[in-house]
Amino acid sequence: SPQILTFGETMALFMPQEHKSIERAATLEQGFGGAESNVAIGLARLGASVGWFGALGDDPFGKLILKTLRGEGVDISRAKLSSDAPTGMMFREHVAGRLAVHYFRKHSAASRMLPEELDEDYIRGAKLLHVTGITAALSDNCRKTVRRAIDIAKEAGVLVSFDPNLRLKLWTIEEAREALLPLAEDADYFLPGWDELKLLYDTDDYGAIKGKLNELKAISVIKGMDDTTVVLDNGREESLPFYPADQVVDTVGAGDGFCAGFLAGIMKGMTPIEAVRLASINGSLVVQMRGDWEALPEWSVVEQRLSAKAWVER
Ligand code: KDG
Repeated sequence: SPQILTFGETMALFMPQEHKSIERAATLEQGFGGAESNVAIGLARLGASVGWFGALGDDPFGKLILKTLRGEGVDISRAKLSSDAPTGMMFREHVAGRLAVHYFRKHSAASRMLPEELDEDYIRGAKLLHVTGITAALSDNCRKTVRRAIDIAKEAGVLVSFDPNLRLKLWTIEEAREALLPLAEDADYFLPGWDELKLLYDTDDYGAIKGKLNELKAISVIKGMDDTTVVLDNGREESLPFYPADQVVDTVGAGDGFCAGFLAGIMKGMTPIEAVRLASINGSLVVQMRGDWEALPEWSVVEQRLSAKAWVER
């Protein structure tokens, strides 16, 4: 098996050009995205051995997604094209300066994922399994599949990383808390955003949230507290400011890029805070281009920036 595995839903993505609204746009640009496949592409570009699996429709979108992932060097040997249900779709536009997302994914192929379809040996053979809360939000079956995949990983001593990726268009905050907090308890690396933590723990009080996170066995990596990342590791706290971005064009995918950088660093034997440095460079590059994963860098680019000492050290 590849060293790192991840799975979830990847969707066809349509966006108007420039910052037009969908109602006014004559043409839409086609792409695709999905938190887990974004992470997988990011990892592959950094030279990591990575596999992504999930169900897509046996339609042009599913085919395009698989071909692109394969071309990026992601192992897709356990991904499938299903003839019973379509590839999910999402549309994005700017409405009054704010990004709006419209999902068409309710009965998608991915939402029908089943725990018994997991290839257990494939998971057992990996070093790390990365999951996100989006997959758990898709359906009851998907939630059970995430649960089962984590159980298989834990029994086999495979590390688990977990990004809650809270999407309140998919479920209520109460449902999300109930499903996601137990997953955080099972993770070795917990990678939430600060805004997500406030919602998940229902408080703005950093001290209270830190108390909760210190109860977890996971190393927690909190993204985006005043443009800083905080690492909580067994009561120890370290922080690092975000790597500066020259221009911000499209912030979607920044968290996934960050995640890919962090996991690549961990797999290379870096300490968590060193891995955060790599993660932050990765995240800053993603936001400078349209799309979720297109601007993810290759290792040589990141390596150069890692060794340039200009950026704040603490
Ligand atoms: O993290 C970026 C994702 O939100 C995007 O790629 C789409 O997976 C997606 C989702 O469910 O929103």
